[in-house]
Amino acid sequence: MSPLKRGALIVFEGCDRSGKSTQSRRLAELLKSKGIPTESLNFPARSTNIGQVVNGYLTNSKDLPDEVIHLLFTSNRWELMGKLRQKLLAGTTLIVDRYSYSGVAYSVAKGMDFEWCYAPERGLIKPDAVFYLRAAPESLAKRSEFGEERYEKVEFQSRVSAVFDRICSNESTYWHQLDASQTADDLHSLIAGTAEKLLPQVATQPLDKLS
Ligand code: Z5A
Ligand code: MG
Repeated sequence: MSPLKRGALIVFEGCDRSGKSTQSRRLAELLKSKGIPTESLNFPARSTNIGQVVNGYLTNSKDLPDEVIHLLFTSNRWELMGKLRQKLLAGTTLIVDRYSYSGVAYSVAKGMDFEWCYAPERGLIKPDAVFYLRAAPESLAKRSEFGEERYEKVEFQSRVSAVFDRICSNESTYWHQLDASQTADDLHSLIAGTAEKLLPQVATQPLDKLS
């Protein structure tokens, strides 16, 4: 009997309205249609107790010190890590819409220290691939529903974008930068091609941790 093959942890990152949710959904649908066990989730996971506090903050109904909300976003990832590890080891591929890098990018964009922000992310499961959807915040602001939540302002998004760029150049081995201004169909083809090659490559590798 062949040993059980693990699933891949695939993350989508980028500024607001860059198309992360659209591309996460399309990739998950594609993998499922090919019979590959796949589940989708997004961070913040707003349904947990911690996630509900985060949701209150994002929808502007609750104010919290920057350090507190930062650590709540991180805790929201830590509280789900055991479950995610189990699923990956059981062979399920996870498609995750935002992860630690959003945590760092949005807090650093507020003026917080990069290392301080990254430290509590260390030890979380390291993604096998990050698809970074990148486009000028001015063009993304023209997409629907921009501006409804706390961080959705062009000037702030430009600072977020600069932090994502910095992370992308540091983590170039598993980050895939894509021009988010392409059509959703073109982006999906590029992402699907990379993901389909990745799955068999990582299936027999141990899970790694963010360091
Ligand atoms: N945050 C944080 O501070 N710390 C953390 O640790 C984490 C998050 C995890 C909530 O995020 C906020 O939390 C977020 C960061 C912060 N900041 N804000 N604000 P969220 O993920 O819940 O946000 P969202 O409501 O899902 O929006 P989004 O992620 O910004 O959008 P998106 O998923 O990237 O885009 P989309 O929904 O796929 O597409 C947006 C629109 O564009 C939609 O009308 C599409 O039809 C259209 N679209 C999509 N693709 C294209 C292309 N290729 N061309 C043209 N139009 C397109
Ligand atoms: Mg989204």
